[in-house]
Amino acid sequence: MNKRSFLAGLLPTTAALLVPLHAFAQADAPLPQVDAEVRRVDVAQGRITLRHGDIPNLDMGAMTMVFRARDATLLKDIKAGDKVRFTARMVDGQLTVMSLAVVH
Ligand SMILES: [Cu+2]
Repeated sequence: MNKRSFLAGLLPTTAALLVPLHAFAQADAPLPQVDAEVRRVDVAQGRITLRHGDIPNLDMGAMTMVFRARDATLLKDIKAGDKVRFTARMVDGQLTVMSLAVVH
């Protein structure tokens, strides 16, 4: 095999590698920040009820619903009535709050 045909043989392999890398970059892209008002917090269950605005990455319009928290410690200083900004994604089939901060 000469050098040219060796390199040509590598090209399809390289292209195949780029697809998963690209998919990984997409999954790692920053999640959109969403405004919400806290309706209920259940630290013991790691759940929070939010009246939220549009969540573009989940194709979800504004509504009130329960989310699982990625980590219950996200909820420790949060109370009903707080205005928050959060990110969410589907994790193991459950809508999950990934980050959450009170908006002052
Ligand atoms: Cu919703």
